[in-house]
Amino acid sequence: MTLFSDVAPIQFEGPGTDNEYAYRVYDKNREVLGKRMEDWLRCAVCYWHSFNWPGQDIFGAGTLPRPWLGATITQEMANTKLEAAFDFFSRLGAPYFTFHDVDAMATANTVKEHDRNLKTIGELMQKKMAATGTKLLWGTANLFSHPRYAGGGATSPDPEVFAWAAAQVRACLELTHRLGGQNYVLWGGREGYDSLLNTDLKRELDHYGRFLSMVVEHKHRIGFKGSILIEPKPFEPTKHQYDRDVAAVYAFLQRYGLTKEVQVNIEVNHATLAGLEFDHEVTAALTYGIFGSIDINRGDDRNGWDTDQFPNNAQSLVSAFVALIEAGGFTHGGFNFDAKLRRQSVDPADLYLAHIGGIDTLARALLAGADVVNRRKLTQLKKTRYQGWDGELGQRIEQGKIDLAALADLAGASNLQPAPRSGHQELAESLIARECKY
Ligand code: XUL
Ligand code: CO
Repeated sequence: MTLFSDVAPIQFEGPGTDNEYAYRVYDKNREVLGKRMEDWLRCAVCYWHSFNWPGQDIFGAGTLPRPWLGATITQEMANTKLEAAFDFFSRLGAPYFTFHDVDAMATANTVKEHDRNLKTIGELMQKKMAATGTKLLWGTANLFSHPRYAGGGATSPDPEVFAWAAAQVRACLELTHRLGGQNYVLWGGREGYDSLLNTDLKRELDHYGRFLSMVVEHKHRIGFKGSILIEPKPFEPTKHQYDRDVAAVYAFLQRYGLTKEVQVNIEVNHATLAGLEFDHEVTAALTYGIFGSIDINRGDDRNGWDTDQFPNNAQSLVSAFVALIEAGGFTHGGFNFDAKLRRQSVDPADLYLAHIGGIDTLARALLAGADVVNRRKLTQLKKTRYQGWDGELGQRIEQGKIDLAALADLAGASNLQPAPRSGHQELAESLIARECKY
């Protein structure tokens, strides 16, 4: 028996059910465009917000019952947490989970103790995974909570902190590999600055590039076949984070020769905080060839911080799903619920209700996105809009067969008078809205 044992395993019961502990839309075996729903969505529960966060915020203490938490986590507390987490994963029926090293292990004060404690919990985790069938979407090292990381991990002004970060990442990457993890994530929480007045920007960027190259090299050395992912975020906790959005990450990867080695884990609310739309970030990553995985938690439109809420608006996700479906779906990635309960959601059952609602929301967006793709109207609208580029003039320009002067001469000689043509944006928006019926 654990804190989460009171709820029976969650089943698909369909839209007509009155049972809140059931999926209304998420039917894992339902075929959508030739693939099972579960394989499209590849949902993951995160260890940190769900089991390692008691609900404290900057104004108040924890509110959620998490009896295995305390200032220092003993091995026994870590084991109880593991038991509860895997009980929850298997009752929810999510195929994957994600974790930071320190979420799962007993507190450690030295590098050696860290390695030992991570190994201990890793062995237990491996047994639990085998017993429940839950798989690992990604592992990551926490290089931001401990006071030593106040100035960053890879971008710390102190090389001894860089070395600590290397030790944590090596241990967690190797554990992720042992556990069959699909990806390894680096969220650069404090890889940024609070003030440029005391920051050597070039040196910090070069250190971050060096660190990432070391991680990639180690991945190949140990034979890890998963993807290395950077999770962009513009700020919070730092004033400016170096991996602020997908485009900034791509420029960074280009500068350090890593575009073929590293992809991105896009978080919905990190896009919002960067002043961008989620579908922009997904489309940019697909266009640059660095799309990896998604943290599907959302923010709140009216405030500027990371509220990490469960998704509940399928329509807002459909255009990103269209892009994802057209790209063929995830390869290594999935949808991770990097989401927090609200502080008043104190019943253990609330964790189920939150995830059930979130997973059903993804299922709704998937079905609507598949309908949009199937009807081909949006594809046709886009194709028609650009059709001039398939003609002679467009092809000469695209293929570099005409230079600036020749093109200017041609424009004058032919007296070009391009007529304004509708972009049909309202129609495009309606094509999405009308499919949101699930
Ligand atoms: C923080 C965030 C992290 C990463 C993993 O905003 O999203 O939880 O997902 O370190
Ligand atoms: Co995240």
